[in-house]
Amino acid sequence: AVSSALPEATIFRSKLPDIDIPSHLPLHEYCFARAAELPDAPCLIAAATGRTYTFAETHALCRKAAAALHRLGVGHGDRVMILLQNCVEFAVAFFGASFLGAVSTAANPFCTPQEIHKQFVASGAKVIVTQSAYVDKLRHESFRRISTSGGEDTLTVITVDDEATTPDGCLPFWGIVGSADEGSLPEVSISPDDAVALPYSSGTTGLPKGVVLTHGGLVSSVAQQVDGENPNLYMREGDVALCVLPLFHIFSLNSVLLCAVRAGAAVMLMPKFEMGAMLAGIERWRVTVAAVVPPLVLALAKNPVVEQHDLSSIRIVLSGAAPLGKELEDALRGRLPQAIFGQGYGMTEAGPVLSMCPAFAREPTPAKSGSCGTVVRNAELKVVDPDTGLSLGRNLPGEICIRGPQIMKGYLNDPVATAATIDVEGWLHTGDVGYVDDDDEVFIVDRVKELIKFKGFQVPPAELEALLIAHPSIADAAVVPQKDDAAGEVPVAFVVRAADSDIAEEAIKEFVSKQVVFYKRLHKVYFTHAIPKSASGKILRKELRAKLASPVTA
Ligand code: 4UU
Repeated sequence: AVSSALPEATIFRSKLPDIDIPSHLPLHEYCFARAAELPDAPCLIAAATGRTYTFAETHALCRKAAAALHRLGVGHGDRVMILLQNCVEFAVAFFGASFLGAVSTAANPFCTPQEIHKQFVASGAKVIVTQSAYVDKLRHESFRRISTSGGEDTLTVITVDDEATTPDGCLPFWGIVGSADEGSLPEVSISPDDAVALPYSSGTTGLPKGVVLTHGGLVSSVAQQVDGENPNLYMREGDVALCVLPLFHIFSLNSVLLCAVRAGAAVMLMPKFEMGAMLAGIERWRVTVAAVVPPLVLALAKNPVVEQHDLSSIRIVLSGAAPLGKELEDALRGRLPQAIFGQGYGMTEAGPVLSMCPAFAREPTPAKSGSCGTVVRNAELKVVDPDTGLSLGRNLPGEICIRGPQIMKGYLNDPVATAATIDVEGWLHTGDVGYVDDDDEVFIVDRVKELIKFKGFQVPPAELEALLIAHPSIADAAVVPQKDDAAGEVPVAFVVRAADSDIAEEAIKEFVSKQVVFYKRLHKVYFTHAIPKSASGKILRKELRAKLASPVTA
């Protein structure tokens, strides 16, 4: 008989043993499991006001928020859009929705009305929780009229500011939460397979898509990080986690908010990154665990004001969302000699964490500078040759794939994109190129996907290309990343002008920047005669990236 067996795949596992994950629990129940045991411990700290909410207070507030949302008609499976900077209300709205079996879809409040509207419509959100400063964006013609009537033809908007300044037609968050009756919370039966969060991500190709993250999936991801006798990311009561990275991005939502609450640690919420306020907050609240992105590492390593603050409370610095150079890591290590420094590697679709620095564990093992740590427990990682799909052994770079209970259920209403990302064996293909070394450490060296990352923020080229092609003076366009010291990467465009057009670079840049959030702005436009494409019409991005690397173009 002919053997049809394929060669065995090389599968990498965590050095930490698998644990029992209570993935039958709804996310809020899992995260607040210790609230009764730690009622008076600080849970949320609003750095802006200094107000602290204990675990008991936070838990009660989330239940009240659920009751308030329920009164507005939000129920199991409904979507709630959160359009907020980091604040207590973000966390309360998120968990409140979870209590109802509803799903939170968060977006960057700096997005343009068009960008917000796209996600609002695609997610089918029923209500929006925001700040009065952003309500004008929701009065844009594309949205329905804002009204408290709750009618089918109106939009329900809840604002978190002072009740006295609630904009016309909006509902005051604290008013409706304050007057809600916890007792009116309905009994909801939540299955581990039900969605709880719906972040938007472009994944390996195309436009942003809703990433369905379930209760069971997020419980698994958080457990892989902070649960067990020897947690991979050791946090406990008494710890204070810095929450300056935006909660609308999965890194902060998962590895900061959800992990800290589960572990019984406090979360210090900062609405935005401002160096002075951040350093003062770290000092005042004795922050112990700091989640950062490479541009923040750069600022901490270079800014002289850092020397004027006592940052000795920090014991863990977790960097993620973009590659971190060894030089930068070493520079910050010099300033925070007491801290353990390492990286986490995540991708929204992966639930999000694939690998985490093993030196963050309760019983730490060392990690090399530049590594993204080792694959999380209760999961499998493999590296495949992008051309043959065959799995590769150690030290050989290929596409990183992950399998486990934490990965997304799929893209919302998009089975084609889902099937292109998660194969029939359950492996999620990341579009990242990396290898696993002799010590099981993951190193990322490149990306085969389209995605551009500006300071860790997603910039989907397809979105910018669609805008560019819509311009009457542009015949064709392609957007690719260009290396940048401060941002890591910036989006730049190759543009083919329409016949007889002499449109200038500045006009194109302005045309785009009016329609997109700041980090999607084009930094350069290169005019060209044709966009290189494959026989099937796919843009040959590699060729364009190679052009940028040659000194003649750049
Ligand atoms: C090189 O960036 C994220 C999630 C990051 C995250 C989450 C929890 C990091 C640590 C953590 O604990 O998600 P997305 O979907 O915005 O972007 C995903 C992409 C990856 O596919 C990869 O290309 O961002 C890049 N990326 C990294 N690249 C993420 N982390 C890293 C990293 N080094 N450490």
